[in-house]
Amino acid sequence: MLLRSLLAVGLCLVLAACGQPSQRTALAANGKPCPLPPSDQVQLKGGTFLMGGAPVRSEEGPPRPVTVGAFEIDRTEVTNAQFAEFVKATGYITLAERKPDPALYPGVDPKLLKPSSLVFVGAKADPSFNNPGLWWKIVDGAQWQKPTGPGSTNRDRLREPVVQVAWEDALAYARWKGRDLPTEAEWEFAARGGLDGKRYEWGDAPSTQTKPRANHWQGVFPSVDTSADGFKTTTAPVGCFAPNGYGLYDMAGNVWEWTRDWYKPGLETEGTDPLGPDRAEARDPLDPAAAAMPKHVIKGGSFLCSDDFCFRYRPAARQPGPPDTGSSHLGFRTVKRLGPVKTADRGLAKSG
Ligand SMILES: [Ca+2]
Repeated sequence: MLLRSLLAVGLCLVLAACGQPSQRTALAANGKPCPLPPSDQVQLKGGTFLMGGAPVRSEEGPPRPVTVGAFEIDRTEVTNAQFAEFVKATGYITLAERKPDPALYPGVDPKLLKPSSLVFVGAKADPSFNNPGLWWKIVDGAQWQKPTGPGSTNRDRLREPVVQVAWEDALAYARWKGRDLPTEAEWEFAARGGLDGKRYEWGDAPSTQTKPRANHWQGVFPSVDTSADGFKTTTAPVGCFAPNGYGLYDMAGNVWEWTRDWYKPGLETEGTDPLGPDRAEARDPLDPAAAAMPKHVIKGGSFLCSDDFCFRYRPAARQPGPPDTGSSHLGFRTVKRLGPVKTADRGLAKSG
């Protein structure tokens, strides 16, 4: 819990996420039932695109041409129902459900190391709204089936993205399916939907109170989420918002998504089928603890991303995700590479 706690502070300082889970709803902002998208994959032939953007945040640029090969990618984020199939078939136990290994947390009283995960509590814990360190809490017993801790359940969220999955959990699911997690370049290529150089996956027009285009935070963060999109500070069923140009849903908002790449600030990815920086290069200047446990890139923003704080439900946006820490707004989707792929010491290989 210790390192997780330290990492949690770092995460909470940079990720905009807040608020209590609200009453579940299956309705989108327009009052109509969310359509059920097919749980298939979309084949992308790959190509050269402009990765990154003129930095809205310093870590996401400068933009550069990058080429990716052909691959398939899940049309939606992996849902609770899909993850439940994996657990039922394999007996897999997620990292948050296991007692942390004291060897990984030297100097920490083993009694403090309990199965736990990161939950956004937001303004509830910080009435002044001025202390981001209080917006997140390590909750004993929080895990994918109890996403906000004991007493919560995902049983009424089967169509919603699974959360509270650590990086290794996401990779284990992908391997079970004969797939992989996307590289950052693959993820961003897919998210842009063929719209090169645009701020959002749908173009340059902003998502507004009157026309929300994704499940993110509308209003003043972290005090007021107007939930103009129909989902107040919580996940939405996958597929409630219009897909991008490639037919992919929720590449903006809903939940952040794991990628394979190691994180370092500033975009240096380039070339063909880039794998990102080496593990030894990974760093998060805002979190000294990351030196002992490098982080992976997460993409896409979440239901906690507001325009006035996070503003990262954009294809170029990127954040560091501590690999040992799931959270209540972080999920994933998988890919399968279709062409020749460079293998590397990072274990990246053609799936299937
Ligand atoms: Ca929302």
